[in-house]
Amino acid sequence: MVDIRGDAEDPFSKGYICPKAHALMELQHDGDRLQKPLVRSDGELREASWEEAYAAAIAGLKKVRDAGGADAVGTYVGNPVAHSLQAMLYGPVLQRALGTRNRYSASSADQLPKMVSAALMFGGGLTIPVPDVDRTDYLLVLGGNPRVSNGSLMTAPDMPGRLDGIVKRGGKVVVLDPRRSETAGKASEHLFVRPGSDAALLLSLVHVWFEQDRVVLGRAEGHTTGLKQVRTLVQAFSPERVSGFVGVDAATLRRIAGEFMEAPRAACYGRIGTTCQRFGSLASWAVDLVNTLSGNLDREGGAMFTRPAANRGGNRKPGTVGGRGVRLGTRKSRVKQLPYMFGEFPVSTLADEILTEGKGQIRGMLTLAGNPLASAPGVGRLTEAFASLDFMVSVDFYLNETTRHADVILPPPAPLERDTYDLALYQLAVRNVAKYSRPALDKPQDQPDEWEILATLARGLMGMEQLPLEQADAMVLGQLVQGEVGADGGRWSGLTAAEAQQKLGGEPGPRRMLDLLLRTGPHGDGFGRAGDGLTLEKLEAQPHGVDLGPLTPQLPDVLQTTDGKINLAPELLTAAVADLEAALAEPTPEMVLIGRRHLRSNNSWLHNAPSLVKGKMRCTLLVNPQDAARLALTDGGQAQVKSAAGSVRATVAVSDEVMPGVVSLPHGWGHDVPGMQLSVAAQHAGTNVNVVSDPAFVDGVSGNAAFNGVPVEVAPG
Ligand SMILES: Nc1nc2c(c(=O)[nH]1)N[C@H]1C(S)=C(S)[C@@H](COP(=O)(O)OP(=O)(O)OC[C@H]3O[C@@H](n4cnc5c(=O)[nH]c(N)nc54)[C@H](O)[C@@H]3O)O[C@H]1N2
Ligand SMILES: Nc1nc2c(c(=O)[nH]1)N[C@H]1C(S)=C(S)[C@@H](COP(=O)(O)OP(=O)(O)OC[C@H]3O[C@@H](n4cnc5c(=O)[nH]c(N)nc54)[C@H](O)[C@@H]3O)O[C@H]1N2
Ligand SMILES: [Mo]
Repeated sequence: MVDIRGDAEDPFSKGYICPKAHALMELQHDGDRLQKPLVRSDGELREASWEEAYAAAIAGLKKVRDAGGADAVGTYVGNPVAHSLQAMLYGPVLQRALGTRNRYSASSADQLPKMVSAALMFGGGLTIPVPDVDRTDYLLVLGGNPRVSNGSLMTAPDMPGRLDGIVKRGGKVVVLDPRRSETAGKASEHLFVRPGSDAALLLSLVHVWFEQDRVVLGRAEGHTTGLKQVRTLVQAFSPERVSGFVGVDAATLRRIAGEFMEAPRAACYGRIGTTCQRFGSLASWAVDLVNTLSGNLDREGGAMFTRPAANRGGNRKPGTVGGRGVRLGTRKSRVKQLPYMFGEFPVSTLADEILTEGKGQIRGMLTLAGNPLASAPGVGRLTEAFASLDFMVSVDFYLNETTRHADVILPPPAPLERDTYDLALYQLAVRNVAKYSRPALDKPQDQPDEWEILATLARGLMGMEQLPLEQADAMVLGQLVQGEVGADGGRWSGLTAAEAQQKLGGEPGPRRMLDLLLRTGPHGDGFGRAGDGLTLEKLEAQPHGVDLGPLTPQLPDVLQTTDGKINLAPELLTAAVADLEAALAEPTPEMVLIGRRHLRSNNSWLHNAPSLVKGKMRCTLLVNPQDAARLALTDGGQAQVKSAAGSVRATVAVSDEVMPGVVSLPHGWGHDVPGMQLSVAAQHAGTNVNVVSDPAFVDGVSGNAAFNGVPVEVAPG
């Protein structure tokens, strides 16, 4: 390997890559990266053979299960799974084999509220409208910093170029954020807004449109229910009434309402700042109310639905009206009564479920590509919880804040040693595209693929160690084929599960699963029924990727609500509006904490790459000059940040980038705990903000972590 460069012939990226892609080279050569399994004996983690490690992992998990039942084993699945074809397809297989209801993931520290609003409004957790950035004239951004994060729930390379494109076309980018972020700094307009106020702000725009009788449904006309109820609900949210809570004067809110409505094509987009906050689900809902009630849903240049080439459930027959919908929160967590949604409990309550005795208590954990002891709220108590476990297995290639507690660590291949198809992120791309990449490098000889690790664990937990892995995999494929092809062949007339399985061939692993999803999907060949359609083979023959065109209108086919309509006023959400209204009258906390991201970080796990940590320490507490003067904080000095959950010391950076009354500290730092093997990161330790993030401070509807708007006390020290 000599260099990593963008691929100028890739129709989607056109050669754009980010600094983290460069760092894959350092990741590949990182001497701290685990390449052999570790097994704990006499209290120490030691290198072991794969055979020993599998046996120890399976025996240990079984022991926990035998003693406490299936729910005694908890699972935590982290963010990188979303980028791993193998883990996406085989993670669920392992979960089924474990059979536990105690599932957790980074979703509830991220986009869960958006999944809730999308499921309730449109019928699917990932039926999330994506701003059509390349054709819009007006982009309203709340709580996202795509110039740094490169956009999220809005997949596209070169987000900076695409944002600049809007302005170059004569359009506008307006950013509402408590911090003048990199995106805000280069936008047409930036307004400071109080953390946690987005739902109220957005409902006030809708209020203005109803008041002026300007509501238009556009392509959603005839496909909605609940419009009258929305009209009634937003009456309480006039710009004049929400202005103090939001921190923006009423005239400006009215101007924004007018501009958005008058723009030929407009899209409203909300991200982490709108989901990881107290009113995350309401804000996520309000984003799509704004899109829908201004006539911008499902129209070019508005907020549109992607039509991905490969997708579970992508073989729906066109013209099908409605679907099964999604049932949310029918079960509650044992200790804090938080809702079970999309098959998991919120990570904010994981420590409670480990530390609280009784039936259903978690005594063992399996983590897959996750670092909750850096990334989840309430890290202090969560660390205590992990230290108390009877047994723990991690599938991960770093010995870090979380995996140091494991009894067995099973390292997957490095990113360049595996094949790639972005199954998850293509579902939310701003164009329909598909690209499959073979591994760039060979993996070491005895290194199993990640799917083999997961499938081997699953097989062992089901007590089928004797079954050859190929046979176990054929069973897994069989289930997937049944689910995707169904009894009626879906969109492909005459297609049967038997035909599909036979044509997929005998090579075990994720490739034939991807082939299934591609071939049955909307751009597929239907196993020969559409001659020019996609197959994995055809995709492999085009290593730069294929462009399947801009987003196209998808209503009403995309709707999977039971009645086939967009539900504008789902009860779970409308019932929570009273809490939001009550909050308008609450006194403003003196100081609240928000997060931020940097171009050269990726959550908690890339700080061992020298090129990503060199230069000035980025883990600083941003404080507005007014607050700094009032609190006697100095630039470069130390501050103590304290919440109900804990306190940390951080280095102060005085800046008018943050609004008064708000401090900002990035997450993913604090690499100074013992027992890790991260030699570079340890020299750039920083502060773990999630010691301060309060696990009791959550989005009321979903239980998602509210990292933003946490009330804190800040003092010199
Ligand atoms: N370089 C880099 N890229 C990444 C990541 C990374 O760590 N580094 N992480 C990836 C992941 S996992 C994700 S989920 C995405 C996240 O993508 P983004 O959401 O774009 O990322 P953030 O930079 O966290 O942006 C959140 C913004 O919300 C603002 N904010 C905080 N509270 C509020 C509020 O109450 N209201 C409003 N309106 N704004 C608020 C913050 O000031 C910040 O500017 O990024 C992905 N991309
Ligand atoms: N305060 C605050 N906290 C936050 C956020 C915030 O904005 N503010 N953002 C939240 C968000 S959006 C997210 S997504 C979460 C992320 O939370 P997590 O997903 O729990 O944490 P990461 O830091 O992404 O850690 C990923 C882990 O996966 C491992 N890994 C990397 N690639 C692979 C792979 O291919 N296979 C396997 N098996 N392992 C791999 C890494 O070594 C690391 O241990 O953090 C959340 N935490
Ligand atoms: Mo995330």
